[in-house]
Amino acid sequence: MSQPPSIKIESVELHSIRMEYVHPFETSFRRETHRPSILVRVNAQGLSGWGECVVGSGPWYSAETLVTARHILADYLIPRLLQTPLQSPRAAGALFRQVRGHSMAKAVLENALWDLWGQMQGVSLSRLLGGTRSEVPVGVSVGIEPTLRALEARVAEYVDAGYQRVKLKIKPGWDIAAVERIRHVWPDLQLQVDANSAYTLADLNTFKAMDGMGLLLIEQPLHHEDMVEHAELQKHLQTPICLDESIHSPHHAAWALRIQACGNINIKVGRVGGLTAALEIHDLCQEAGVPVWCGGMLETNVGRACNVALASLPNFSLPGDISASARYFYRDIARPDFTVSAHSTVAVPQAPGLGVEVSLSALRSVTEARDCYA
Ligand code: OSB
Ligand code: MG
Repeated sequence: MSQPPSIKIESVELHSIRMEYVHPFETSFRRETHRPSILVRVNAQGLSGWGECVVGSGPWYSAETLVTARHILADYLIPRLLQTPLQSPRAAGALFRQVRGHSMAKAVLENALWDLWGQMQGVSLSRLLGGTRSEVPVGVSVGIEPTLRALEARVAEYVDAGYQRVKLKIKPGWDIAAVERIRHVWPDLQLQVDANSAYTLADLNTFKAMDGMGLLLIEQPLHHEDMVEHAELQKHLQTPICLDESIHSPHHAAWALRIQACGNINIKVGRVGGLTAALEIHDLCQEAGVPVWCGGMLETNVGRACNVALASLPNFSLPGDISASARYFYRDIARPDFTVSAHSTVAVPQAPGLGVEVSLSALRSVTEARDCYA
């Protein structure tokens, strides 16, 4: 019997980029006008696999930053990858296990391997992962705006574009009134909120007030380490709590399920350390009868293609934070662009691997630094 092909990476490139958003994006922790990121390219046998690192400019959403991700990639992960042929991208987890934490740095390299692997086999990433859908339901994440009037205008723009599910970013002082305003204008809109950890259990009354507003879910209301407190809050609410920042690995997901800290989980590949871990969380939740959905980190088409493939799996039964390319950037670095249909879905790429092609000239125009390791 012939051996299955193995992946022997010949070189790895890191491209540090900075891209301007079409609209500034404000969460409970920060307002941002640009997206910094690291694009990773792995090369082997004349083919290239791409991945997008979802770190922020600073340690606001998670502890990782652009500088820590570069350091961990260059000094620990890439040397291991260049030394060790892998039987499949699933083996990357074991190769990187000795390095603690740094999920986003690990994920970007594993994701690039999946893209390469799909191209080597001539199979789309969705098929490789076990996806069952050719289009996925999506929504749009709407940042905090200067006024309620500006928020309403922004939501109107997205509803007109086809989005049937809207997520509002909230923080103390921008919560009940914002939800009431949007609910009043669009009584049937699928609506959910995301606090990015801005509250404590002392804010129970705020959540009780929002509990009657027909929300699909309340995302990450409390601090990321407050797993037990989320379980306590969930007991008081009918609306499912969704965990985002609290879930960094399949272990965290298993703990959250065991103590009923949430009704669903937002899976972000970067946050959990790669596609293999994301699949594990998907399966754990499916066995527990808990739906999951695919979060976003305002990615370019490279990261989005990965998210869309993941969201094509069966237990991704809530709409993802996967919006049209035009919602994020004026000109993306990869083609083709993603568009949203009139029934709030995005098509799953069918070409081998990620199914998007990086434009090297577009990439160069937003690149601030580039390094190659061989
Ligand atoms: O909490 O889901 C979040 C963006 C940056 C950091 C955290 C979050 C987000 C989003 C963006 O909500 C969703 C998207 O990519 O469209
Ligand atoms: Mg979130």
